[in-house]
Amino acid sequence: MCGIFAYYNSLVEKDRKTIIEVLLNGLARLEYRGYDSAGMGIDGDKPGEVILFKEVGKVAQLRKLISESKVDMNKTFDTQCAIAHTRWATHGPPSPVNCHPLRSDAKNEFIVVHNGIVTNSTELRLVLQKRGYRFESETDTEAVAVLSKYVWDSQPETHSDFTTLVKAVLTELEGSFAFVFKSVHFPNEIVTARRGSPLLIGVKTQKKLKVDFVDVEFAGEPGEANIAVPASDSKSLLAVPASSGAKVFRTQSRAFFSEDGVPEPIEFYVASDASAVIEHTKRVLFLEDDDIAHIAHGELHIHRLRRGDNKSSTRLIETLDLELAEIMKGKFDHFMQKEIYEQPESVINTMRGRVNFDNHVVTLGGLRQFLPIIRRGRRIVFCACGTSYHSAVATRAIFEELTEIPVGVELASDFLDRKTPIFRDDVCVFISQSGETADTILALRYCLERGALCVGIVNTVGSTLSRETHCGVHINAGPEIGVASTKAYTSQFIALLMFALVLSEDRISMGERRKQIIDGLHELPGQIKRVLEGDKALQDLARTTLANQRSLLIMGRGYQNATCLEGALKIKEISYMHSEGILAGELKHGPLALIDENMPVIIVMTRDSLFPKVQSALAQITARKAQPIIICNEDEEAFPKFKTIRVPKTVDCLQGLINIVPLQLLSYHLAIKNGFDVDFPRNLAKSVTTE
Ligand code: UD2
Ligand code: GLU
Ligand code: MG
Repeated sequence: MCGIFAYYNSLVEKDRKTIIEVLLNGLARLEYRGYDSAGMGIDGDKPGEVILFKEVGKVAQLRKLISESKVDMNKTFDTQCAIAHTRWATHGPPSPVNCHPLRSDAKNEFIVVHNGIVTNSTELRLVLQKRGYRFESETDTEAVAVLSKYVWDSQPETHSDFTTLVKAVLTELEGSFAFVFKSVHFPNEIVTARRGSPLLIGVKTQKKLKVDFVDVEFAGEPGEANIAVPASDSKSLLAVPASSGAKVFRTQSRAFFSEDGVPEPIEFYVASDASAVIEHTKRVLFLEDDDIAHIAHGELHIHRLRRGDNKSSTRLIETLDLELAEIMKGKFDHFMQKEIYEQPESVINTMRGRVNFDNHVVTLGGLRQFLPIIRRGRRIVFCACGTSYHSAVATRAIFEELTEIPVGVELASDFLDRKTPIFRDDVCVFISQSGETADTILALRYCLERGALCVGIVNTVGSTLSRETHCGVHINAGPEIGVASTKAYTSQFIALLMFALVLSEDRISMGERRKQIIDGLHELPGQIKRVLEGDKALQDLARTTLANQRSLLIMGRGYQNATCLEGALKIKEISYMHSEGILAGELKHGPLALIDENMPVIIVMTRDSLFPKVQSALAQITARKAQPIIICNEDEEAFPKFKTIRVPKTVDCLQGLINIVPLQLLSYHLAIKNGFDVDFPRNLAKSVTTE
């Protein structure tokens, strides 16, 4: 999920010190994305030698490690390539060996940096181990490095062309990724490829380029560097080594064609994010999914993984006219906004490799062994703070329905204050984005001492909570930078749902319900996208009806209680406006006294079995002249007289995943309207590591 940076120079002499400096600066530019370790692979002193530097922690620590090493900083290179990475661990905790680049073997024959997740890495690893290949890390990425060597060892026809070899590797991979490959067998060449994770290439030359595009070389055309590409329907390469001989045709790409035919000095920068490239060159080319870019002999060639797709036949070399700060946030003004908009993808990442939508099976590798113990537990206690606590409130009902185990939901600080009795047959679930929330960690240690089984639901691999729990689920939402949690909430919600689905997999009476939920999860990313398309209306609401209000009440019940609590928290924490989530059933017991024609109210009325009861709450507040804004389904006809926020309909227990999105957007716009710093709200920190 994190940062890739690679540097290639041809006919431009650079000493090693400068090359390392370029890489370290590139990585430093990617730091804002969040990461836990950093590394690089550079050419050694002798041909066929690659040196790796890998260190846990900040880029500054990697810099220190390198400065303490004995490499000759003055050695110069006329042409070379080097690759670097900041890692945000998804597979195996942060450690020097899990750091990228990952290598194929002790001789560093193939090294790889990777963003994203290879979901079939466990299977690949097993197959490769059976064939005698050894692994040293816990990462998914290492399977890709080792597979590269396997292809090299078993398919001599790939020896003539690096792209052919990488194509053979890529056709075996599932998941989402961006890669850069480097190999001692192909000195001064790099191959880079993407599927679902961004990559771009910056180009720097003294002279103007001949044309501002690069031709895509489709399989089978002249200029295609090989013909040994397994078509998508061909048998797995691991089963039957492909046997066609390779032909090598090379064309010169037009962009890099020199007037006099003499090769020109050129530099290429490969990065996952333009912020790392912009200080070197403004001319960049964005790769598309399934593009494979090959940089060698001072040229860039772009190939396609599969033949016959209808992609455009050129990639433009664009001139970026952006400030650094603009690039970092992409098309967004703030990280919070970017993260709200990332949710259609982050929810997929949480389910990736875990939910099988075809056969309706959910697998959580981290819990598998512990399921019998959890099922035997007397009760389940969710324990968390803030937004994480709301994800527990949101899923408690469906957890109880599916598992028939009583579920308690606790705020970590209060739980500790009360010195709650906890026993050996309790299952305690701790939820935290960072995995470093102090109150939650203290509650965990309290439960560990009392012998309960402790489960973590955490975004950050290698965090204290992830390490100290007996087992758990990483939510894989990617780094969250905005202080107000948004995508972590929806991913925690889904992780807890998957947990309940797994626990109830052997309950036949729940079969239909489980199927309905899993089908609902399948539709979810598209539905969140639809809500995001309504952003403009929410912005208007923040600028008109809700502008200059001092307070906002958010009401609902059942599954939507959590939506109200979480929506109100978002509004409080970034727009500094008083806001309260109110359980509609509690209205008569106090909050109704607040209602008059001046009190702004949002009421959540998406249809579920509790709809009639929420209707009576609506009647109670409108009788007091309130003019509520109603969150309701797209096709709802019951509220012709009210302002509405319309959202797609889904299964009752998933509706909260959709309903929270407009409230996230609304809180964002309220804060912007008031001129507040959304990403750094006053008095708050991203990870609350103090009690
Ligand atoms: C795991 C591996 C992944 C890959 C995959 C193959 C990691 C981080 N994930 O993903 O590399 O091999 O299996 O199927 O290496 N855990 C806790 N506390 C927490 C969260 C997780 O103890 O708060 C444990 C969990 O029980 C498991 C490990 O950490 O042993 C990894 O958890 P996961 O959710 O990443 O597991 P999974 O199967 O999705
Ligand atoms: N899945 C890889 C790992 O855990 C790459 C993670 C990243 O994107 O940084 O090592
Ligand atoms: Mg653990």
